[in-house]
Amino acid sequence: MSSSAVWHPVPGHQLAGLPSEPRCLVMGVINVTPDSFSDGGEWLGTEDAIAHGLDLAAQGADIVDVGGESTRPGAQRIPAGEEVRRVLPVITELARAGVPVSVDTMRASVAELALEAGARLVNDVSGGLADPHMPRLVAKAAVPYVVMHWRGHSHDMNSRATYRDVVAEVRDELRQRVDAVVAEGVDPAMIILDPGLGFSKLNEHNWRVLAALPEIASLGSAAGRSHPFPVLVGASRKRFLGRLLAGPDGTPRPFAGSDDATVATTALAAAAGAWCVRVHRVPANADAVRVAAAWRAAGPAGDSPAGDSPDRKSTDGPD
Ligand code: PMM
Repeated sequence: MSSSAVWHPVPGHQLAGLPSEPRCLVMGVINVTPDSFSDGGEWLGTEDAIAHGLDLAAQGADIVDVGGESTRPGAQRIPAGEEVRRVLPVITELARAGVPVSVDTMRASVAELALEAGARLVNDVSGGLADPHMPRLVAKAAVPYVVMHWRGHSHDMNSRATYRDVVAEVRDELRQRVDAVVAEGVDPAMIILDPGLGFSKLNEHNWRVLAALPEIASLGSAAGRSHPFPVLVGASRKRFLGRLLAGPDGTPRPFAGSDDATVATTALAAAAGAWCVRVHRVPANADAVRVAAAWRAAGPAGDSPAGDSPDRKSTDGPD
């Protein structure tokens, strides 16, 4: 399927236990870590992390993603006990407050405790490769599962950024992961795909994959589904945005300086049919997904209405 082919609308896709809107969803990020590249150290304190999660939800995050292990290039792994200590109280409190929470973990043991504490989605950046127990746990819990494209742990992931055709290879490797987790009992209807921006990918790889989201999603029909898979896009504050926005001397823009570029990628990904965007700053991205929904609703493919129908006569003067 070419990226210009008509893609069935994915916004509004219903996944058990998660919100469904006639637009791309917004997932706000909390990294309860000292060293994540985007917000490391900001939310390491439990109380700060909980308050931030509540803020993200109040600002319009449909889901709040809580992670306790940094995946920045070069990062070393931390013990499971430390990961649990960081995320569990945060997940417990946010879930108690009614916030739809996702847990960002590669470990089945951490995911299990997070689900018991009220998390509704497992976001596994390794797509089940890091911990062979993960797919079975997710299958048993019957929760939505993010399967991300991943080639290895952060300490040496950049050495794996070699591709002949990045779109075809990401698609094929995701298909293998889908087949593997389905063979372990995961319901295909619970799977969300993620191209894994910044994970074993150089600048040009990230852009190629972003421009080919429909091809990634269309894996669904190949995997025996009648519809494309929902796709999650995590471009927020990634290095490839900082490099795009480098100053005249070539110095990449610092992470927080790429928030506006993140909003631009959100609008484009949502207009292309992404199911959800994972972002650090919610308000402008929450606006961008609404713009994209109106854009899609007005187009020939005509998504279900997002706000006013484009055909509706205005009663309050020129819009
Ligand atoms: N990126 C990071 C962490 N978790 N999860 C998903 N599904 N997709 C991503 O792209 C992703 C992720 C690393 O970024 P961060 O340090 O800003 O959280």
